[in-house]
Parts: sequence; C-alpha cells; structure tokens
Amino acid sequence: MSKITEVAELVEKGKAKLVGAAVQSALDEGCEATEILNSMIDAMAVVGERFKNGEIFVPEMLVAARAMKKGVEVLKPHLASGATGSMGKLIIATVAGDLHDIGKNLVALMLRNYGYDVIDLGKDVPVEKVVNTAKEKNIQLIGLSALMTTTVKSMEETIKALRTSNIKCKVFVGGAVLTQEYADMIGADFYAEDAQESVRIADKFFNDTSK
Ligand code: B1M
Repeated sequence: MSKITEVAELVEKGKAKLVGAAVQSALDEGCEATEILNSMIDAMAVVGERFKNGEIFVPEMLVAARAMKKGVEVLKPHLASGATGSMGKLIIATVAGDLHDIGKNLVALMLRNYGYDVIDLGKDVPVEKVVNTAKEKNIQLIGLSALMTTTVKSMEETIKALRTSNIKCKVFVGGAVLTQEYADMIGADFYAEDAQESVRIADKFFNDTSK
C-alpha cells in the first residue's frame, strides 16, 4: 500500500493517533504536501458518502474529522508559501448553525500561508458577529463557509445583513454543498471551490485598485 493510500485509510477509519506518523512518513518518502492533503480531503468525501448511505453514523464522522485535523497539523509547515508581511486583512467564518470547520480551517491556513491577516471567527457564527467585526475592524473581504443545505440559508442571511449595514465589502463563499450557481443566487460576490481558489480570490481582490 502506498503511503498516501495509508494516510487516506487512517483518516477514513478515524485513527487519529496513527495519522500524524503516517503523514510524516509520506513526507519523508518525498510525497508532496498538497498530494497528501488532497488524499485526506478525498477520504472525508468517502466518509460523507458512507454516512449518507447509512453505513456509518455521526461518531464515526467525528473520529474521521479528528484524524484529519491531526494529519493537517503535521502538514501545516509543509504547506507554507514563504510569503511575509501582510497582504491584506479579511474575516472568515462558518455560518450560524453549522459546526463543520475543517474546510474553513484549511482556507484560513492557506490564506495565512500566503501572507494574509485572517480574523477567523470560528464556527456557528451569528450574523451580527460577522457584521459587527467587519464594521469595527473595517474589513473589506469576508469569506463564509457552509457545509449543509440548511445552513446555506444562514449564509444568505449573513450576506443580506452585510449589504443592509452598508458595509463596503465583498463576500466569497465555499463549502461542500455550494456551487457557483448557489453563490450567485444568495448574492455572494465570489465562489471558491477550494482553499487554493480562496487565495486566488484574495490576491485578485487586494490587487484590484478599482474596488
Ligand atoms: Co457532517 N455533514 N453533519 N459532520 N459532514 C456533511 C457536510 C454531509 C454532506 C454528509 C452527508 O450526508 N453526505 C451532510 C450534509 C448534507 C446536506 O446538507 N446536503 C452532513 C450532516 C447531515 C451532518 C449532521 C446534520 C449529522 C447529524 O447530526 N445527523 C451534523 C450537523 C452538525 C451541524 O453543523 N450543526 C453533522 C456533523 C458532523 C461532524 C461534527 C461529525 C463532523 C464535522 C467536524 C468538524 O468539521 N469539526 C462532520 C463531517 C466530518 C462531515 C463530512 C463527512 C466531511 C466534512 C469535511 O470536513 N470535509 C461531510 C461530508 C462531505 O463533505 N462530503 C459532512 C473535508 C473538508 C476539507 O472539505 O469542508 O468541503 P470541505 O472544504 C473544502 C471545500 O468545500 C472548500 O475548501 C475545502 C477544500 O479545500 N471550502 C471553502 C469549504 N469552506 C470554504 C470556505 C471558503 C472557500 C472554500 O471561503 C470562505
């Protein structure tokens, strides 16, 4: 079995204590950090499918999530871009009612690696907290994550509240259930399919002098 497959299997099985060593071993063998990360993301998709099919339940999803977090901890320094200084300040949050934060944490990690100053408001974040923080800190770019069909509604409410508060900001959104079409429907400015796309959005936003 390849080291990458081993990492993915350990995540799927939720073997948190073994994942770190397996990730390190894959790195030592010369595997790319992004390749290892993608294998863990794919493993979580498998876990999601099994949950959907009734083969596993919430506790199994939870242990898989813990295992992925352990793996990401070991990968962190290897995903660094080497960027220094602040490229711009932004907020990111998982919207109200949604406790999924692995994707959002990856987005924060990537943006920080690329030199952005990220205010991470966490998960299950009330609309008012996003609005008030954007106002207080004068933030012009906000990233929202939602993993469930039901919480896309909270995302829409957050965007509406930002618009009605007259805060001059752009909003990008991401998460497993989102698509470009959904993002347009709820009034987001940009859709990010993955963490790397968030970096591209931030790069474009902060370099665009006409905003
Ligand atoms: Co839940 N869960 N979960 N879950 N969970 C999903 C999302 C689900 C799709 C599983 C399924 O049925 N197939 C399903 C939602 C169905 C739907 O609405 N369509 C679901 C459900 C139903 C639930 C519960 C309701 C289950 C229950 O209690 N009966 C419950 C809800 C809790 C709540 O939020 N109120 C629940 C709970 C949980 C756990 C707590 C056990 C755990 C989360 C732990 C944690 O995050 N700390 C969990 C997990 C692990 C999952 C799955 C299996 C994996 C999610 C994940 O971390 N993926 C998930 C299945 C799936 O997604 N296919 C599932 C890895 C991560 C890297 O991917 O977050 O998609 P993702 O992020 C990607 C992109 O989407 C993007 O970038 C990342 C990659 O680079 N991205 C962004 C994400 N956010 C972004 C933000 C951006 C930009 C890009 O800009 C701001």
